[in-house]
Amino acid sequence: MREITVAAAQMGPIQRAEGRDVVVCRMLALMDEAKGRGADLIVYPELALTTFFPRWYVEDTAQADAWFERDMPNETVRPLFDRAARHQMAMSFGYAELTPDGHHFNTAILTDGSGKIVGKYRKVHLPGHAELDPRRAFQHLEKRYFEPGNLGFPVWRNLGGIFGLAVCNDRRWPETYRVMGLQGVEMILIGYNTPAVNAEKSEEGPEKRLFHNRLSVQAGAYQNSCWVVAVAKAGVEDGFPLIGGSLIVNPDGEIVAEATTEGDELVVHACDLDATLFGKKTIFDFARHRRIEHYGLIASR
Ligand code: ING
Repeated sequence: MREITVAAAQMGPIQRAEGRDVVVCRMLALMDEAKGRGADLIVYPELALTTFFPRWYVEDTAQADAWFERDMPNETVRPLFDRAARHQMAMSFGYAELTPDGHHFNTAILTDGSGKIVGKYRKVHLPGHAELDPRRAFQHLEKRYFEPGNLGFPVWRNLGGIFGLAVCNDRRWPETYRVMGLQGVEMILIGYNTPAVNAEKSEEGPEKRLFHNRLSVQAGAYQNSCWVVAVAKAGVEDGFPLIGGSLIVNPDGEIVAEATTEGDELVVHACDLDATLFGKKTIFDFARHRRIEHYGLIASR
């Protein structure tokens, strides 16, 4: 039994005018509540420090750099790292990363129980578009503000298990889970900011978005016999609704815990990493069952 008590820290909306200091205070409150509920790990959403700014078109992208972090940790998030170390709690959160040599990524990090960063991931699957699209009900300019991730899909040993990270749209792509599954991943942490309506198909509303959220995460967990923790930034940001639905899925693909609100909400579950072993040794024993001589198209087209 290798039990990790996980707190999925769903966050409500962050308005464009809201400062990072206010956001960090909300994150600290969630972390203290998580400590009170015995959490070993807290998972925050994608782009947890700012509003989902890819909805805003900015002609000169240098002006968008205000939404990016140049160093990690930095003085804005230092209180989070200090509190996590005091609580001996590992944490994961997403942020917009601006590297010293000028590259922009939609990034997530993972720390160990002492507040040390042990893993970093840069979002590979960027949805949306790069130029202003007036036909859309709202913009989704991730291809304008970010470059595709250049770190692949790594996994890291942490908290006695094997952990991986992904960001938002990545969770819709089976390749994301399988590349980590082939590295023995036991728990994948995913933050997301998902518009509640489809900008190109207005009849597709939150129910369908929540269905696809569950479907993608449950499939990824089951087909790779691993835990998946998916955490929303939810609610209405400057008039634009995002879905909630943060959830924890077990290696059998079952939802064991799910958010019920669209605000700051902790979803806690004790996850036994040994529950991944049966699937990895039987139905999803990749070495025994996969036939890679037939899979070439997946990585060649
Ligand atoms: N958001 C959305 C997501 O993948 C999206 C974008 C929604 C794409 C629905 C396709 C369908 O959850 C981010 N940030 O990727």
